[in-house]
Amino acid sequence: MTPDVPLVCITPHISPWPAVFHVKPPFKMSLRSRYSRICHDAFRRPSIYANVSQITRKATPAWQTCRSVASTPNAQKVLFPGALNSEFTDTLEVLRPSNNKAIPTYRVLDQYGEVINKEIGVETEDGEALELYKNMVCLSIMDLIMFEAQRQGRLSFYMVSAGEEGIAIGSASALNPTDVIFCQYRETGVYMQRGFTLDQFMNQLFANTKDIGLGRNMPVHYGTEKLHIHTISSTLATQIPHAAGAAYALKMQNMTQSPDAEKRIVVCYFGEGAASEGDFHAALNIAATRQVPAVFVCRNNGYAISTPTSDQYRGDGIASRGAGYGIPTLRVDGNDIFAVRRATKQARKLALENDGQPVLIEMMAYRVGHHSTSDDSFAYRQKIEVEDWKRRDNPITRLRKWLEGRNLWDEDKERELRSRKRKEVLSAFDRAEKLKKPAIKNAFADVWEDLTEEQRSHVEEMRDILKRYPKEYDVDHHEGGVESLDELLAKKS
Ligand SMILES: Cc1ncc(C[n+]2csc(CCOP(=O)(O)OP(=O)(O)O)c2C)c(N)n1
Ligand SMILES: [Mg+2]
Repeated sequence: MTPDVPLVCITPHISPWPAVFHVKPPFKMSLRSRYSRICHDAFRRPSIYANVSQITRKATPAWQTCRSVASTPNAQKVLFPGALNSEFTDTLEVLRPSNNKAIPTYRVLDQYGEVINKEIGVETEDGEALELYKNMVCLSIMDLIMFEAQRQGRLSFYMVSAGEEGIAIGSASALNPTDVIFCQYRETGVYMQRGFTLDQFMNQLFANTKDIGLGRNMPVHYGTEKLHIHTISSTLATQIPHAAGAAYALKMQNMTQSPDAEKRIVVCYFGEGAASEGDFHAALNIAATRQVPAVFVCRNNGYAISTPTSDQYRGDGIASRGAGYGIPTLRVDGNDIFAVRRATKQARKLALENDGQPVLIEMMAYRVGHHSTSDDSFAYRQKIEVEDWKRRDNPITRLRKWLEGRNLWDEDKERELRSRKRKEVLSAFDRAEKLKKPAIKNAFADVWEDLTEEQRSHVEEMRDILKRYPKEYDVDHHEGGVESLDELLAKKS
C-alpha cells in the first residue's frame, strides 16, 4: 500500500453536462411505487416521460451523441464513434497493464494511528470518532457471540465482518440517511450505523415473530424499508444491477425535484468475488451509459470463500475495471475508517454532479474470519497468514491508537465498553430466542393479494402432511400452529 497519497479520483472523462433542470413530478405516489414505476416506464416507454426524456436528451454530452462522426483525411486523432480522441500512431505498441504503476491506496492514518497529512486531519469530530469506535466494537462482540451461538446449534447460520468493520461503519457514516443502500451480506455494520437495533438483528437471526422478514430468509439476510436498505439476496451480485436500476430511478427523481430538495444516491456493496459475476459488468456498464448517481463499494478482502484473488483476476484489483467502464474510481485502505469516510463523502459528491454519475470505490481489507459458519478457512489458507494480518492491521485497533493518542480512550473505558456491549447483545439474544416462530401461513402470504389456485393446492397439501405426521412435524412453536394454514384457506379469494 502507498501511504500518504492525496485523494484523487481517476476520472476517465470530464462530462460537460449542464446543471439543474426542473420539471413537475409526473405522479404522486408512495416512494416504493414511484421507484418501480419510474424505472419501468423510463426503460420501456420513454415517450410518456416527455419532460424527463427531453432533459436526458438535452443533457447528453457530446461523447454520447456523436455516433456517426467520420475521420477527415488529415485528422491527427481517430474520430471513430467508439473511440474518440485517440491519436494515430505508427508505433505498434502493445498495451501492457502490468507495466503500469498499481492504482494507489488512499490513507489518512498510518498503521500506528498517526495522521499522515496534519493539514487535512481526519475531518471527524472527537465525539463522532468515539461513536464510530463503539459501533465497531459492538459489531465485533455481536459477531463473536453469534458465531459461537451457531456452533452451539442455537441458530442455523452466521457471517462475521471481522477485519471489515471499518468499511461498513465508516462508509455508512458518510452517507445521508435517505440514500438507498444495497448490501451483499458482510455489511452488518452498515445496518448498525444506520440505526438497526440489536433486537432487530436478533429477531431476524432467530426468525421469530418480530422478524421484519417474517422468517422467510436465511439468518444475516436483513432488510429494512425504514432505513432504506434493501433486503439482502443470497444470489451473488444480483444487488449490483438492482442498484443501477434504482439509481436510474433516483436520477429521474433528483432531476424532477426543486433545486433545494435533498438529492439522493444509491450505494451498492459487494465483494471482489461478486465482481467476477456477469451482473457486475452489466451493472457498471449501464450505470455508466445512463450516468446514474450510484456509488459502487467493492470490499476486496482477498477471498471469495476459498478462492483467493490470484485465482480470480489478473488485473490491478477491481479498481482498474472502473476506468474500463469510464467511471471515476478510488482505491482506499479499508483498515482506515477516516480514509473510508473521506472517500465515501467525495464519491457521494461526485455521484450527484452533472445530474448523476457512477463512482467505484475499491476498499481493501483482509477477511480475518471464516467465510461463514459453514466454512473452515484453514482448509485453504495458513493459520499464520490470518494471525499475521490480525497483528499487522485492523480497523478497530488503528482507530483505538488514534483515540488513545488524543487521550480520548484508555484501558478502563475499553473494559467498561466491552462488558456493557456484551450484556446488551446477550439480553437482546435472550429476548429474541424466547419468542415464537412466525406463522407458517407466511410462507405463502404476500406473494399475490389472494391465493392462486396452485398456491391453494400447495397450502392444502402442506396442511394435510402436517396433520398426518404431527410427531415428525411439530409446529407448535410457530405462531398459530397448523391452524394458521386453515385461516389462510378460509380467506375467500
Ligand atoms: C450466483 C452465486 N454463485 C455462488 C454463490 C456462492 N457464494 C456465496 S458467497 C461466495 C463468495 C463471494 O465472495 P466475495 O464477493 O468476495 O465476498 P466475501 O464473502 O469475500 O465478503 C460464493 C461463491 C452464490 N451465493 N451465488
Ligand atoms: Mg471477498
